[in-house]
Amino acid sequence: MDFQETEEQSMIREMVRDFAEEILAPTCLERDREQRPPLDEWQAFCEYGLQGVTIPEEYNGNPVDDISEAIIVEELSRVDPSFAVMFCVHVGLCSKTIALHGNNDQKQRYLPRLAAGEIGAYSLSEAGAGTDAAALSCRAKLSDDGLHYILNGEKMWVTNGQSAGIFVLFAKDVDHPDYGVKKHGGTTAFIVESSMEGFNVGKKEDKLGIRSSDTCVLLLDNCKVPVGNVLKEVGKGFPIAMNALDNSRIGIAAQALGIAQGAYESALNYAHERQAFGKPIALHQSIGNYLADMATQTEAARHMVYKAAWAKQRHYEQGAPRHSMEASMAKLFAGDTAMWVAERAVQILGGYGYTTDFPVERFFRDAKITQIYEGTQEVQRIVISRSISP
Ligand code: COS
Repeated sequence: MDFQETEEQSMIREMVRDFAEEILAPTCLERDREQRPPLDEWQAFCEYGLQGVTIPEEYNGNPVDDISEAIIVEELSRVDPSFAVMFCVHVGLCSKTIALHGNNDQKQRYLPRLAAGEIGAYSLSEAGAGTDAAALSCRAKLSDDGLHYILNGEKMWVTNGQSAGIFVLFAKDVDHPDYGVKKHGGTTAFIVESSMEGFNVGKKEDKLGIRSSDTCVLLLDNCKVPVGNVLKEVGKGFPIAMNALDNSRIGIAAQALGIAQGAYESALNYAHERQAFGKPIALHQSIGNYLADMATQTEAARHMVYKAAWAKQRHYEQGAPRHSMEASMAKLFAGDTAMWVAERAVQILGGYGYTTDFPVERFFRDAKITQIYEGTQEVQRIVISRSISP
């Protein structure tokens, strides 16, 4: 067992850290206030080629190992968790899902566009189908001429909803033999473009945290999707959705890790500068103990995130068993760690931590989402408990 980063992983970490500190840090607070998506910053990021890390080279991608992908998310989140989730959804839920499940024609049509920086998104959740993903009410029906599926319904909580051009989107084919028989019967994964007839972006959510990431409702009003845009087969979409979530839960766990790291570092620096009772507050035992626990929890989360990324890579490269359990464990632990560390960081900064003058206030708000999206902590426990049953 080797806990040392490879040279390539260290190089990627350094490159992304520089990008985050030079390009994201100066604008992240203002974007958070204005709820403005980081579109200019995304353009700058695409010059590094990292938007194509889950896309094979033959489709103009720039693949890296799965631990490196987690390191990218961690470093982005250490400064700007909103940018990190934009990246996660683009490379994980959208690009990787098409790379894994698309046919040659779909990969040729969509992966080079995603590798060039056109933003990708993923749309599963609905008002009545969040945790219970199989309860989708969005419907798909083959057109009379057999050339299109006509989609109707409303999707919710779509990250990159306003900015993306390419979506992996799930709806149920009402004529599929399993529809109404199995709970997830008829669920189909479609590649949908924002330019398609009947595709509309609805309300943008006004959120507590990750406010610079755009989260929208999508309205499908007789949306015409070519039959050639069905991923795999009609009715085979639910396992695709679940597989995509197994992958992206590691991304969210890495996001939580980066939030914990960012909040911890802010508190550590502050505690060594701020004096009280004649010495830096870090040297008072109660604050020193907080910092020790924050460092330990964050390091434990780091190991779980990298272990899950390693299990994911083994699953795809060597046919090892699915990484569902490792992904959910990492997300469960890292999400709780982010929330706990960010809360301690606010506490250490006292009144200053409660203001926007220091980033811990934003980390505290941003941390909460890591316990909610890509499945709540309760969902992770369902996945874990099913995996550990004898
Ligand atoms: N990978 C591949 N296939 C999977 C899978 C996985 N990780 N998990 C389940 N499946 C398959 C099962 O094998 C089963 O296939 P068959 O019908 O062929 O037997 C099918 O999917 C249904 O599985 P299951 O019965 O476990 O589904 P449930 O409805 O019980 O799902 C949970 C339960 C809670 C795990 C699921 O609904 C879930 O993950 N919900 C949260 C969704 C989420 O995270 N949403 C937020 C973000 S997306 S915008």
